[in-house]
Amino acid sequence: MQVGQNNEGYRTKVSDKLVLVLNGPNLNLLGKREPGIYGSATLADIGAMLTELGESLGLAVEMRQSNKEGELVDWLHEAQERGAHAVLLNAGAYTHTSIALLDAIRAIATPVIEVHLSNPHAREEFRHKSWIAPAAKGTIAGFGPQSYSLALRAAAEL
Ligand code: CA2
Repeated sequence: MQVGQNNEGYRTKVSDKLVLVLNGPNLNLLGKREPGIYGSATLADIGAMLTELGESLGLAVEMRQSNKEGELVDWLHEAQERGAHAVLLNAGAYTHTSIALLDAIRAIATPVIEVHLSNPHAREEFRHKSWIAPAAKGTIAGFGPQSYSLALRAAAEL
């Protein structure tokens, strides 16, 4: 937690900067299916780890998951409306299909960091193309849950 001073000299909590962590389709199954590919940590485990790391970096982390493309688009708009400091986005398979997400990232000024647990380039060819990468600030992939913590550290430096 960051601490500041108000006009009377009392110590107050300085509002942490908001970072939205958005997760796309099927990531709700993390830690429950296919541990060989995606590991044993659940999304809740990753969220708890990011919340704790965020506190040490002065970032308020809000973690969400949706299986619906349009809901992810709405949340990107919300990031802009709320003046979020950054978005971490694991768009799941929408990474490889969604021009709607590409347009939404382009439509907001909030920096978006693309995150993947696996390294899509080391997998099937259809995962090599990311439609969102050209609009993202950067991409961190292949480090399992650590991809998220690396991305959060990068967000703190923006
Ligand atoms: O590596 C990543 O983070 C991915 O975004 C994960 C997506 C995949 O389509 C991308 O190519 C790379 C898939 C997420 C599915 O998550 C599951 C988790 C557990 C069990 C089944 C699916």
